[in-house]
Amino acid sequence: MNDAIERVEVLVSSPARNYVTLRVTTRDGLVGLGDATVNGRELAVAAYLREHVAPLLIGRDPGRIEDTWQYLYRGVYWRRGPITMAAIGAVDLALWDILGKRTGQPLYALLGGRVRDRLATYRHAFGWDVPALLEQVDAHREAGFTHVRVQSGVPGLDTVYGVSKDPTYEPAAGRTGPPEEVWEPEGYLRTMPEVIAKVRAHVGDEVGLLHDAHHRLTPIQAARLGKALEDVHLYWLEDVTPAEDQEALRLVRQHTTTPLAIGEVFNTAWDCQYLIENRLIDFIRLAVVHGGGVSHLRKIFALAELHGVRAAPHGPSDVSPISLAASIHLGIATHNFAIQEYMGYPDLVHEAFPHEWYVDQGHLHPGEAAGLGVTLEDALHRRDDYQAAHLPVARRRDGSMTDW
Ligand code: CS2
Ligand code: MG
Repeated sequence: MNDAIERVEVLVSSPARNYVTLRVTTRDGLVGLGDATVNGRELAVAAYLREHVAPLLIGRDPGRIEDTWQYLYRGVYWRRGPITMAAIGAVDLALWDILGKRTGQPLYALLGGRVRDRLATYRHAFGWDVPALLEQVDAHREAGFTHVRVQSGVPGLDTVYGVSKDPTYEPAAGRTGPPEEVWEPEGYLRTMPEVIAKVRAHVGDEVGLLHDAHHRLTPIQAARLGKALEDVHLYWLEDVTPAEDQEALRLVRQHTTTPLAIGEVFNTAWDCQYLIENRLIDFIRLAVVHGGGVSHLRKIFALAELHGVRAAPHGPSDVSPISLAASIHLGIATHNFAIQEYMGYPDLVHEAFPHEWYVDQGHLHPGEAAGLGVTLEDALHRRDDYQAAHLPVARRRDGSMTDW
């Protein structure tokens, strides 16, 4: 078979931040790229791919995308989980990329074609105080963005999720171990509704405002926050409670009409099924790579469509521009797609992954290149630049561990 898979490479690199990239090459020279990054656990996915997956791909027909997905999923007794699913996701993206190049079609065309012209996206705004936050909100609005995620400092807390001096924040920063943060909910619960009300008063009614609680609240605290935020009409309130306790969202739902979003830490349709079928959420948020790639994510989105839940993939800077490309193509071709998170990247990341997708007037566009439309600048993908790094951990004031 002249078009069989001949070479599978796993690249670990750090062009400004850590990424794992899969490169699949066919005998006749087509190249497909996949993102396999799991922030802070990069080498686990790299080893999974290199040791356990790459040898199985050599000689396979790259056109059998669904069969390969099923082979890597069902063919492993120890299935699911972030590492396995990111590895499968990376292979899936690379094979779709190859199919696009073989047929000369952009990925979105292979997925059924456009159902919209451009994707709404939201940017992150954060500030230790309201004036600093509003400055960032204004900058995003001036650049044409219609939706903004707002995070602010909390009196009494020295560190707060989503608020940083570093615009490329949330690389896993701890080099020797996870930085430790202190988290107490009470000040946060008092402060956030006041802060977001001020942002709403400043921007008027037309701007979509979002907020991320990063899995930190108890169900009743989350219900209180949702209720306190009703008057500001959030676009969504994200990750209010730890995502594995799905029944918690029923309690939250009983108390508030604030729309709920969750899912960035889910990996499969089975993680989402209960929440979607019971209509306990409004938006489902897996990143393409973390949810087993385009092949699996579109099934999740189809399930969501049946239940009035909309798709809004995770798009932090810790998934690479390859994953974001796949997400944009999927969004352009998916009817119940709502919005794409776009945290943005340091310049060097754009240089390391030259891409056809682009932002124009606050919206994302996939571009028209065949496949995913991303290439690699090899010189910027050096293994030696990689240094292991850790996301922070959090403790309550009494010293006990809590969710970061
Ligand atoms: C976040 C992420 O984008 C988001 O909504 O919750 O920034 C998340 O903290 C990181 O992806 C963790 O690596
Ligand atoms: Mg989040």
